[in-house]
Amino acid sequence: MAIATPEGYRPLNEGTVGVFLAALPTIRERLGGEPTGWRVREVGDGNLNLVFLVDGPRGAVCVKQALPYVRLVGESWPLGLERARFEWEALRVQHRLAPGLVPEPLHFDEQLYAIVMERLAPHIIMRKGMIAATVYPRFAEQIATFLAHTLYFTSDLGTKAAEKKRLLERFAPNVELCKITEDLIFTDPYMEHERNRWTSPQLDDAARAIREDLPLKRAVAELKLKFLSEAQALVHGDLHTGSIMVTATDTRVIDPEFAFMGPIGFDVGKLLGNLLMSYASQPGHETRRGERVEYQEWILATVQDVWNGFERRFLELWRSRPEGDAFPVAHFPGPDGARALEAARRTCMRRLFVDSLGYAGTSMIRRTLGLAHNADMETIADPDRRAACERRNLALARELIVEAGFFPDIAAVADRARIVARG
Ligand code: SR1
Ligand code: MG
Repeated sequence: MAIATPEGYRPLNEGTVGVFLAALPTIRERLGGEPTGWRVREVGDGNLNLVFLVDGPRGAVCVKQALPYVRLVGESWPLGLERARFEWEALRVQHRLAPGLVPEPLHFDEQLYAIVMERLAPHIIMRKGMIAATVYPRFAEQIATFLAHTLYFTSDLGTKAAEKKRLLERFAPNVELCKITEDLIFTDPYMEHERNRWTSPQLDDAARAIREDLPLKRAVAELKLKFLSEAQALVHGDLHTGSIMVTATDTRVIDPEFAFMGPIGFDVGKLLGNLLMSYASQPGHETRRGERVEYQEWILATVQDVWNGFERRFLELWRSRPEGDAFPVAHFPGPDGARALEAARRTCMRRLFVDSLGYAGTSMIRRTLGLAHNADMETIADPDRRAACERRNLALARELIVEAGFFPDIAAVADRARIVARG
């Protein structure tokens, strides 16, 4: 039976996108020429939506439309269209707080649940670039700025309680997408579930060990509780390397449909976890032994630069723009007050660091044992080679979750990644 959709909704196709855009004067102007001359291509390769690139003689746009089901699975898994509105609203918040680091939002269509935004070119999805061992020298600095600005200015440190509560009200209804995360990241991989899959039989023992690992499951349950209950900031909610488009000099974060008010460490950790997963996958892409060692070192340097850059910028914002209602500066007068406040800031960053490592680990496990995997590993054709990379990925992930509090700093994480990779 077809899924019921609101009146006026219809999935777009390459033949109808031009008609839709031609009725929007500013977009028509941006594309230039006549709609019959516009080139439309559907390029969506994500798990959920349709994505069209439209090129006209003057300019170009991207159209992203929600489908009423999970594209990865099909119509047997219906999914609400409202997610497009959460994405639109989150994109506008991020565009205000981190201009130049997301595509420019241009239009939202209430009936089609379609977002029209700046077409990024010649950007590519970062995950694809990393599979091809491409170095992005500006990435760490730019993504650290994105993280610090979007997370600080939507937290109680950087925004007033009244505005924070408005954000909570706007994004709390994004329950369906949060539930996907709650199930696919924090629940399914730690039990037998029909949605799970892994490289089998090679990883059968590893999957079983994880299902039986009580200290791991306890730590994951604590991360899940934090995800459910700690509305620290407006998080992107799905910040992996497939949600980032890059060139050698430019970084743009896309796809914030999972946005909600959640733990800051979830965004930072998901990103670190995906970088570390790429690190673990690199030997599987070698055509000559050792060929990717240098690239792996770039990834570990990036992991460290991302965390250190995020921490530095977040602290700079906290010191220079204490515009939220938490930690009133007036309570900390004089040199002793300044020292006490600085100590509180350091303690907070330490907590975010530990959370981030835990969330990094959960992202690495879910992409190895759960429903949705990563091209980093999936494109390694030989299952034995792939499983060897995935096994090391799981080993590091477990340490990041269970031993998170014992890592003194991000350099120690990089050291541990190197050791696990050799083992
Ligand atoms: C059913 S959707 C699977 C995954 O795709 C997105 O990228 C999210 O990570 C989600 O968990
Ligand atoms: Mg996405």
